[in-house]
Formats: sequence, C-alpha cells, structure tokens
Amino acid sequence: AGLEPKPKAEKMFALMDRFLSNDPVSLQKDILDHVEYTVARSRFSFDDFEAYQALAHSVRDRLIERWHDTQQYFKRKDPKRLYFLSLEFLMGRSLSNSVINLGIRDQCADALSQLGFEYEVLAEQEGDAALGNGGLARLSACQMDSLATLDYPAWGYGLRYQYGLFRQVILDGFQHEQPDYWLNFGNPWEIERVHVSYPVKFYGTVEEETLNGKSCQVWLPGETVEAVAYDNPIPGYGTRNTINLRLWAAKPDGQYDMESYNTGDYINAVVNRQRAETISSVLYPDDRSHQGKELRLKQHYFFVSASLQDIIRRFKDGHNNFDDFPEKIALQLNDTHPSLAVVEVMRVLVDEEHLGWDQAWNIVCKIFSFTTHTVLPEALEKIPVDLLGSLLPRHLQIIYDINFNFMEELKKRIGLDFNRLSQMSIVEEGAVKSIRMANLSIVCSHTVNGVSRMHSELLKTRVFKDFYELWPHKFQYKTNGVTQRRWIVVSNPSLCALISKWLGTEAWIRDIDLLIGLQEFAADADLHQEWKMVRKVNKMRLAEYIEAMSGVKVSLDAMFDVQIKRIHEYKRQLLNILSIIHRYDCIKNMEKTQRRKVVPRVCIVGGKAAPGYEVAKKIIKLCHAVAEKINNDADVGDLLKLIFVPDYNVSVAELVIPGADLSQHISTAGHEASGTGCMKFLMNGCLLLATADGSTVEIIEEIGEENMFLFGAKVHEVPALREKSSDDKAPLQFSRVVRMVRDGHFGFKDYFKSLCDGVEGDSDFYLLGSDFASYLEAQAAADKAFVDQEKWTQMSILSTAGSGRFSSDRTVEDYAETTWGIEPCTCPS
Ligand code: HBZ
Ligand code: PLP
Repeated sequence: AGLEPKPKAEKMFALMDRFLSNDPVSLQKDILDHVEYTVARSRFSFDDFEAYQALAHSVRDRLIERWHDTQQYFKRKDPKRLYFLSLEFLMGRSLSNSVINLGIRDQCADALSQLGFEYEVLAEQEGDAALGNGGLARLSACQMDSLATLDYPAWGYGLRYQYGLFRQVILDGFQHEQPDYWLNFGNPWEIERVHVSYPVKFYGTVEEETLNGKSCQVWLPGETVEAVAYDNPIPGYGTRNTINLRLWAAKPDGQYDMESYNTGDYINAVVNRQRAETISSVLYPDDRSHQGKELRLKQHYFFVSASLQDIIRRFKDGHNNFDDFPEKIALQLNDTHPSLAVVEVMRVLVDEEHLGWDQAWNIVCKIFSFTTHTVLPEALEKIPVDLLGSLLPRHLQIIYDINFNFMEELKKRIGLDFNRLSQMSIVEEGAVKSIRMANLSIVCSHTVNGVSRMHSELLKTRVFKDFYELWPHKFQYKTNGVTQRRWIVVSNPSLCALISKWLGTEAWIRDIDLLIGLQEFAADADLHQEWKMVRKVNKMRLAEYIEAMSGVKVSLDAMFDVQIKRIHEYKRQLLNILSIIHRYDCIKNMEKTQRRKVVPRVCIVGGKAAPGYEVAKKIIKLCHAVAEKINNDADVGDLLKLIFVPDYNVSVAELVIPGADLSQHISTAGHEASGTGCMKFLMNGCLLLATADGSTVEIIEEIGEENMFLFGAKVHEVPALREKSSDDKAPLQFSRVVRMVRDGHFGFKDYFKSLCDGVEGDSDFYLLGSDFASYLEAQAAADKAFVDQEKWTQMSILSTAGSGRFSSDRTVEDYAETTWGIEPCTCPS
C-alpha cells in the first residue's frame, strides 16, 4: 500500500522484479553478478576478500530497496522526525549486522557454501568503521539500531572522516598510533550522493545593512567548502524499516579562484582547493588537546551547517510556516560537539528567513534536547572567543545576544548575585575568554539529560546545580542501553540459540523484557549443562585468538577476567594491574602444595590511550612489562597469565565479551557517567566485578548484589577520602606492590616512577590505595565463587536474565516518549 508505481513507471517495474529474492539460489546469482560486474573479477576465480565484496554488494542492494521504501513512506506520512546529531558513530562491521537484521544470514551462508566459501571467513574480511572514540560513539551506533528496529522516523547525521580512530600498534610494550585509512578498499555500505551537497561558509565579516527599513546584520563569508552526503542505510530487525545515517564529506566548492588561474598559478590554485578536504579528513582522538583547535571547530560547524541545510530543505518541501517546525522536527545534541546547531538555527531563521528574533527564539527553545556524557566540570567544552569570532563572526554575535537575554532573565529571577551570574553565563571571562558550550546547550534546549540515574543526580547536585535550581523541569535521566542484536545475536550466536530454545521464542530479540523468563530456569541442571557448553565454545574462540595474537597458550579452565575500555586514570586499569602484581607476588611466595588451591586466571586488558595522554601510555607499558615477567615465570605456569589485547575496537569487543567469565568496571565512584561495556558483558552472562558507579548502580537493582562482586568507596565517601593521605588509607599490600614497581621488578624503573608517585602520598586522586583492600576482597570472592561452577553458572544465567533494562530499545523508547515526542512509523512490508 502506498508504494504503487506511477503509470509512466509501470514499464520499468515490469522490467525488474519488484523485490530481490532472498533464497540461496537468487543470492548466489547476485553474488556472482557482483563478482563479475562490480568487483570486476572473473566469476571462475576470486578470493575471500572479493567474495566478501560481492556478498556485501548483494546485501547492499537489499538495503537500498528497503531504504527507498522507508524514506518514501516517511515522506508520504510526514510524521514528526528525530534528527540525531553526533560527531561520532562507532559502527564496527556492517555485513554481519545487516544479514541478521534482514533475516538472511542462513540463506547467505547456504549460498556461499555451495560456491565453496564460508560465511564466517568472509565476514572476517571486513574492517571496522571506527568513526568514533569509545562509549559515546558506540552508544550512537546502538541507538541507531534501536531507532530502526522500533520503526521510529529518525535519521542520524555525522561526519565521514577519511581516517577513523587511530590503530593501536604495540612495539616493545609501548603504544604507537597509526592512521586508520579505512576507505582504502572501498566501502560498499555507503551510497555517495553527489547531488546532495551544500555550501558551508567560514570566516569573513559582518556588516550592518538596512532591509525594508529595518537594520540587520549580514555575514559576508570569506571561504566556502562543499559538503557532500554519503548515506549509510541502517536496517531494523524484523521490520522493513531502514533508516539513514547521513555522513558529510568536505569537497572543494564549485567556485574557481579566477585570480590565481589568471595569474598562471594553476598548480597552487588546485592545491589550495584540495585543502578543503582536510575538514573531514581525521577524527580527533578523545583528549583535551583538541580544545581550541581551529580545525576541530571547523569540523563542528561544517557538520552542523550541512545537516541543518538538509533538514530545513526537507522541511520546506511540504511546509511553509516555520512555526510548524517544532511539530515536525526534534534535534538531539549528542554531547556539546554539535551544539553550534542552536546558534545556526537562530542565524538561518533570523538572517536568512527574516523571522523576528523572538519568533525564532521560540522555535529554537522547542526543538533541541541535549545529552551530556561527562561528570567532570573540567571536561566540558569551551571555545575561545577569538577563535570563534574569526571563524564564525556572525555566530559569535548571536551567542552574545542569547547570553544577554539570558542574563537579563536571570537577574530578574535571582537578583544581582554576580558570582552565580558569572558561573552560569555562556561567556567565561578570564585569561582566555571562552564560550561554554554546555551552558549554551542547556539554555537553548528544552531537555537536558545524563546517561544514568547516578549521573543525572550528579548533574543536578554538582555540575549543573545552578541550572537545575533555575529550570528543574528541564532535567531528566535516561540510562544508556546497548542493542541485543549486535551484542548477543551477532556476536554470540550460540548463546542466542540457547536463549531462544529455553524461552521457546525468538521474540526477545525485539522484546528484551522477555529475557527475564530465564530466571525460572536458573537452577535447571540441563540448562546449566548447555550454558556451560556455550561459554566454553566462546572461551575456546577467544583462547585461539589470544594464542594467534600473542603466542601465549591459555588454559580453558582458568577464569577469563577482562577489562577492556579506553585507558583512563579514572577507569583505574592501574588498580587492576597492581592487583595482578599482588596475585603474582602471593603465588611466588606460596609453598608448592598451596599453589594447588589457587584459582587459575587469565587476565585480559585492552584499550587505547589518547595519543597525548602520557599517564595512560605508561599504564599500557606497565601492563606489558608485568605480562612479560608473569607469562615467562615457570613457578606461575597456568595459574596466572596477563594478556594485553591490542587495538581494542568493536570487532575485538564482539570476540572478547562472549568469552569472558568476569569483567571489571572499577572506576572511582562518581566518575563514570554510565558505562555501556558492562551492559554487554551482563547480557552475555559474564559476572561483573564493579564499583557502585554510573549504570552499575542500576545493574545492582536488577540482578542483586549477591550476583556480582562489588567493592570500593561510595560516591558520597569520595570527597572525605581525598582529604586523607594515601599512606594512611592504603593497606600494606598496596605499598608492597607499588614498591615492586618502584624497585624495578618489572624494569623501566625511572619510566614508571611518576605512575607510582601518582598513587602514593597526597596524590592518590583516584583512590587506588584506599580501595585496594576491598578490591582484593572482591577478587577473592570471585575466586571462591568460580570454584563452585554450578553457583557461578546460576549467577551467569541470572545476569543475562536481568539485563533487559539495559537494551537501547528501552532507552530509545524512553527518549521518544518523554523527550522527542515522536511515534513509530511502520513502512508496510
Ligand atoms: O559516554 C562516555 C562516558 O565516559 C561513559 O560513561 C558513557 O557510558 C558513554 C556513553 O554515554 N563518554 C565518552 O565516550 N566520551 C567520548 O568519547 C569523547 C569524545 C570526544 C571528546 C570527549 C569525549 O571530545
Ligand atoms: N569502545 C568500544 C569499542 C566498545 O565496544 C565499548 C562498549 O562496549 C566502549 C568503548 C565503552 O566501554 P565502557 O563503557 O566500558 O567504557
């Protein structure tokens, strides 16, 4: 219905099948056609990578069909749409996720096996799309999957970086960064839209002019760059709906610098034009050194301007009154990175559409919602006024005007409390006068949210306390979630089959609440048997990877204990390594007979350090130095191994998470806004060793303290503990292991000195010393539980059963209902 061809198109429809068929024979034909005509290899001779390309193109064709139907349907129905603005999307691989969501995985596997190829081997050929840093970016990807699956009329907007997050290479235990030129071998998952492009302007001056008797500001920009759209179809699971992730690439604009051409400087003219492309060339790694960088600010505005031109064009195609904008459009700011959007909407409405300021402001205040992902006030983004004024002079004026109005309103509310006024101002005075992007976003958004309940409480009571007191109604909490499609169905197929078997249905893949049904069987001996089998298969897969990558053979009887995430002091990888040293020290000092009682462990650590983050890089080196010692100590053997998994990314996560027995989420309380890695482990039946921080507080509520290993200071205890010297709080074992590092037990004595200094005396900001004793107790409790494999299995089943609240389906539904005001719009099949 609604998709019938127009009469003149009937002939064309007659010439092609309405939809591509998904039976193995049709798939085979499509794959071979793509080998011959797209990859341009002979269908009698092609390798695994070429087979992957042909398969990818066959899947892409099916995505395109659905994409067209969905977009046409949205256009016809004209529902209110959500536009999710994010500078980062960590998508990972597309093939495996697409075939699962399209429901054609088995057909593809059949088709390929008859051609002599193995589906799993081909899926491994694909590189990751790593257009993001970590949690924030992977969250965007999970939310896109949920938006598509739940049929929401939504689009994502982002940047098509030519170089994604750097590749981490370890040489002699040190991290080195290499560029991730992910587009080297082409990208079958995107559709280049050469005709969807917009000019984006920078620099120049603002002049006052008179228009219809009224004075107005006119921006005369100095440079123009073209933004070209690349569409990435995002298929929903169990639905025809396929939404769009539109990423912008920078190209030189169509205007020619005639001056240079005329003066005969042809080569320089071409080279200068080429420079435009650098805007979208590289993703900034998550460190603070990017703040105040012109290129970074250019990226932000480039992305914002192109996206809004596109959104406004679509709105105008069918609407002629901007007052209807808030009924048709919701704009989500994923952190402050896209926050210039609020200023840009004001500029377009006032300067280009000639609305009055008040009318424009009214519209802006109804369309934006803002999610913040950080806890630390010092991590909030600031843009130096000089930089902003030179790159975007008109935007700076508008920010000043917004701030002037805000300050006037505030004075009426709180009087002349200058301290508070200056803290809440969008403009920060000081050595470097700057724009506070978080303040701007809060002032202009109708809703502000944190990413877990604890995080939102901290926003209300600490980080944005003043704003909360002013506008309590704006503040909400939305606990993060992850998609069970990628994190169970794609990455852990055997667990997926087991869950469906015991629940008697696959419906949980779209309706995660059904997982709770597993609770009923948590003590069932047959389920235990099968559950252990599945876990063993996944551990084998991981062990093979470890051996191939590091040459270290690990025992499957050992507890696989994993901490994988970006390396940050607050995430406390150092605490983990120090406790591994403690474990090593204990084993060394034991009688041989005692050693038999030790629960064997394989400790797996992985994560990237931002290139400029020296402490994080030292932690990586320490991990390697300790591993070198332990893994080669004959006294220790299989009792303890330490493995660093290099280049942690989405596909590494897909392999490691299903094989983990225990995973660590041990940030200092009050520092992890949410954490999403923990949710993926939980869904996969891995037990958690954790502090009560971010979303783990809510995980405790779902599965009960008794099913995890908790330790450490609580958030309200942290300030007082920081006042005490570490030497008064740290147990002797702590001083002993730090001394081992200091004394050069693992070499590189001088290099590690600053790490040791940072956790002793008055400098133990992240409380490693004071949490050490309770951390060791939690570790001992995990060892004890692991000995009783039936008990462990029961805890594991209860973890999966209780993970339903942490699906991004729940998160997205919550946003849709209480923040965005959008409803499902289901394209007919
Ligand atoms: O966002 C993370 C939080 O640390 C984590 O607790 C939370 O679960 C997750 C999703 O809400 N924050 C980030 O991942 N932040 C970044 O990646 C980042 C990227 C660019 C920046 C700053 C931070 O300039
Ligand atoms: N990086 C990658 C590749 C991930 O898959 C995830 C989440 O699973 C994260 C970072 C965030 O992990 P965490 O929430 O533990 O910091």
